[in-house]
Amino acid sequence: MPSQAHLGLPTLGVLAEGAVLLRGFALEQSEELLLGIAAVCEYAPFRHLVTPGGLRMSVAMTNCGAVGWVSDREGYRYAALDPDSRLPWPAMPPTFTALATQAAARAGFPGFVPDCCLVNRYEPGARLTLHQDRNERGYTAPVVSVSLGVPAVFQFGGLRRTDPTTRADLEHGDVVAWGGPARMNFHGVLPLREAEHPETGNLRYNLTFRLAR
Ligand code: MD3
Ligand code: FE
Repeated sequence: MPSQAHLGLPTLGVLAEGAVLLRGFALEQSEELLLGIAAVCEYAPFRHLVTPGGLRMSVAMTNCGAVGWVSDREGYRYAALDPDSRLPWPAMPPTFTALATQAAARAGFPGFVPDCCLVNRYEPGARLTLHQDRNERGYTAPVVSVSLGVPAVFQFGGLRRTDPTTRADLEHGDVVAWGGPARMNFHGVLPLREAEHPETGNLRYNLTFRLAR
């Protein structure tokens, strides 16, 4: 029997050591999560950040939680204030925190309580080139990511940019937890294909939960 789908349970797959894919883990909560995103971006609108090299990112971003990930000509960092409004980021909706904690536990990382949720919004063609997440204070906590809307091709490699990469489709409701030896792996997202999703139109959203501080 190749999967647990016949039992009505989300499947658990291991993409790499420390990288656990929970297919459909967030499916039942997708509408609530999308409402949460709408509430967050009313207060802290999506924006296209600029990289330290001066390039406009194709992925639009916002944050909720105690700190948010930002980028500008000065570099990448976590900041307690939204640089656009100079106000604190909106609080993380309780459903977001609960989902991240439950998914991490299911993936083998008990006791994960994130302080930051980066919200990425992809329009057709938007992509994230291979990178490492290395702006957090420590790397013992996992990163939990939730995909919503149009599916994307996710690319992940090893600890060096030039290591060979593999690909996985991340679909609406999928959750991935990255911890242990996979925490520093290079990863990225290929340009989003033009497609329609009943709940998001031609967009993809990704929530990334982290313990940044
Ligand atoms: C592997 N986001 O925001 S989620 C990011 O789909 C980011 O928007 C992608 O990479 C997205 O930094 C990918 C999957 C993911 C997230 C964090 C990771 C994979 C990871 C951290 C370490 C290793
Ligand atoms: Fe990343």
